[in-house]
Amino acid sequence: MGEQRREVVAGAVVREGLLLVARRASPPELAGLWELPGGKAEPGEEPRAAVERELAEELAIVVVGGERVGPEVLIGERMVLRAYAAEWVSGEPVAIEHLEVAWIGSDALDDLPWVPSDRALIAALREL
Ligand code: 9L3
Ligand code: MG
Repeated sequence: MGEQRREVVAGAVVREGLLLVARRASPPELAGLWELPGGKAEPGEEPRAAVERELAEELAIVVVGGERVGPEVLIGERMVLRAYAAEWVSGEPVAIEHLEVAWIGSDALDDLPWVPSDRALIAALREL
């Protein structure tokens, strides 16, 4: 009994000292804001596998999911966001579902117009 929160996974991909970020196209209240790319894990799906799948689907890149990064962030009542470091393996990111993608330096973390949930991850992302 009882509803469990759906896990939303996000990948923190750092390459040559830059972090991969993506600008959301939807829903309207998040459109135009930046996030760590990812999405809902499937029921029973291992979170690092979900990171690998989501980044392949959304950005056409191959990554290997790794360690948790930063705090859990509750998204409303029903979802919890968890970020995972992800090692880039191959592919240049393509904005398949996003408006655009970018690689940013740590100096740009604070000023990026983040989706509200991901702002809680900034301090931990700086350490990567
Ligand atoms: N979300 C927030 N921050 C993120 C990601 C990947 C997702 N870094 C939120 C947006 C949606 C929900 O989680 O409310 C599900 O994400 P998606 O499947 O729409 O990407
Ligand atoms: Mg997504």
